[in-house]
Amino acid sequence: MGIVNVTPDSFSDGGAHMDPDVAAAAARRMVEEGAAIVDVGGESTRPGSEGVSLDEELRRVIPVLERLDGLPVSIDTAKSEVARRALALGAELVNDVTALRGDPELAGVVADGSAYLCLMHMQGEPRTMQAHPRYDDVASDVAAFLEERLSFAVSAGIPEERVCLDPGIGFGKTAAQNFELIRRLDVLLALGRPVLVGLSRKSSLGKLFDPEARTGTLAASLGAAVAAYERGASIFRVHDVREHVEALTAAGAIA
Ligand code: HH2
Repeated sequence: MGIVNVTPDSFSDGGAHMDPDVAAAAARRMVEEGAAIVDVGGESTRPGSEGVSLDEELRRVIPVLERLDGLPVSIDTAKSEVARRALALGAELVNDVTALRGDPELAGVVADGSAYLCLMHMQGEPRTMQAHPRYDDVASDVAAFLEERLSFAVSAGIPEERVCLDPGIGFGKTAAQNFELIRRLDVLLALGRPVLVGLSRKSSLGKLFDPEARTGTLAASLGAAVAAYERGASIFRVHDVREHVEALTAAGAIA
């Protein structure tokens, strides 16, 4: 899954794709490089971020989606109206970092649109989530949350076969908790759904080398993706598609 953030403030590629033609070209290149899907988002969820209005989010993503006709697209949104418009423009998957807790109408939009859905774990909200992340046991707590959200999605009419689960790397977690979640990915895989991981360029990877780092390097991202792959992750949300395709293809050939 290639990342196309149409935002001025995303933590690693903020501002890079504000022009819809540039964003669409980046998305097309990612598919050529081997992305199975491109994830278009108009709202940054980096730690400390405040969120954007519906109008602003639509203004950012609709012109990009209009240019991606025929490409496999995922919409990274928690807003039902953004999802509705994106699905009408051909998006296939709704990637909701609130796991259907943000907008009461989103589940119905996903169900009615026969869309795929990614349910992600987050403790707290982006503005404050990194302040005091707390878990009894991070892997079991995240698994229990995702199990409950999966049941909710199914009860709202979304077939279980259309849902993937995501531990939400960096969303209300310390670096150690992020790494433990990947190390113990089997606890999430036991829920029976494909697991998506978003490790790409995240600060936990940068902090291995510099405690003040706000992003991780490409090399660290590749190492982490391979480690997650070996533990059973099957969808990788990444900025650098070609490099991840190469690294994961090599890991797959050996596995
Ligand atoms: N991470 C980000 C955004 N959306 N969605 C899923 N399912 N999993 C993730 O780990 C995830 C996500 C944050 O990364 P990015 O989009 O690069 O930055 P920002 O939120 O600042 O736009």
